[in-house]
Amino acid sequence: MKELTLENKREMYFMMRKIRMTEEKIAAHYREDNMHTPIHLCIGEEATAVGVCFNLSRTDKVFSNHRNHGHYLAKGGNLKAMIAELHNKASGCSGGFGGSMHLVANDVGFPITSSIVAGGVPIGTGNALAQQMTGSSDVTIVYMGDAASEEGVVYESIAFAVLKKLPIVYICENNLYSVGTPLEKREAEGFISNKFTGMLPVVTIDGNDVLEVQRVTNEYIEKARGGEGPAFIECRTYRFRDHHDTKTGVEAGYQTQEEWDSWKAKDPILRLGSELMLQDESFATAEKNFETEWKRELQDAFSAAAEDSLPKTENIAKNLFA
Ligand SMILES: Cc1ncc(C[n+]2csc(CCOP(=O)(O)OP(=O)(O)O)c2C)c(N)n1
Ligand SMILES: [Mg+2]
Repeated sequence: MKELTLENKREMYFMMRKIRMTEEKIAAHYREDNMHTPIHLCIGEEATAVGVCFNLSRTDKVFSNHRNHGHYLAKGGNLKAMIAELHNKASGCSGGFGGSMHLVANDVGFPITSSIVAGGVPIGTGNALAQQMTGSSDVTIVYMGDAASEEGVVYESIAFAVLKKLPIVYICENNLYSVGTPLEKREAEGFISNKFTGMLPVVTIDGNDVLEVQRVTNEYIEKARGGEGPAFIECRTYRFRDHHDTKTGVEAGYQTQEEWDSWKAKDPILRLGSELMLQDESFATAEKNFETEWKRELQDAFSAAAEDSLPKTENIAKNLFA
């Protein structure tokens, strides 16, 4: 695999910052009650979105879940369409009918998002079968949480993907919690990876190190693309906010301050940022320019969403498949 250039690292860094700044703005405005949608912030988990999607082409497909803002943006989803969707407006990426858990960007390989825990796993597996049957060279990525990996359909899907050697990589974002229930109350230590070994290649990595995520997932994505079949990558990470609220899990009462602080010290953005600061003289200026520009884009997106109209009732069944 080619060595990453400084430009590649910058690109990943600024994409992580875009996701963080976007979600911080969403959090800051959420209480105004103009977004009639639950929100599941991925603040702290940006490296898994960016490290994986960096390796993909526009036509590769990503299937996400309820915590999808980062995946959507990293895959190239349009910001204005996302913010409008969170405000349930007609120009939203799901026409204003889906809300935060159903972001879609068909033009960049983000075809559908299911809010059913593990719902995207069989759908993505079916997509990989379609890719194989049509002779496409595209791959499928399915993101799932640690709790999603406990659903029976994951085993069924993986067994099928292995049988058919499908071009798919399963990315498990293990943030140690299912809503407020910690992993150690649900599974024996190390179990997430252990339960799938024997079925397919399984790797556990530091999900807060975007360069490690990029490097390892690139290897398995290219293997899948080359016909070698699926893999399962467990990315150990942590969310700095509550399951579906803007406060932290500490404030919500199920995370300890000590645990939160230990993960904050491994913040994926600060880690790559401090590395770039040392390696790249023009980085500080680039960062300032980026901040000004992205703040403006965010402001434009929020203003456009506020001005847009609600979707028309007669369109409610327009995108339903029966
Ligand atoms: C089948 C199903 N069961 C329960 C829920 C309610 N629910 C939504 S998210 C969630 C927890 C998911 O945890 P995890 O998969 O670890 O993802 P995370 O939220 O940590 O990113 C639950 C139980 C649901 N949406 N679907
Ligand atoms: Mg989780």
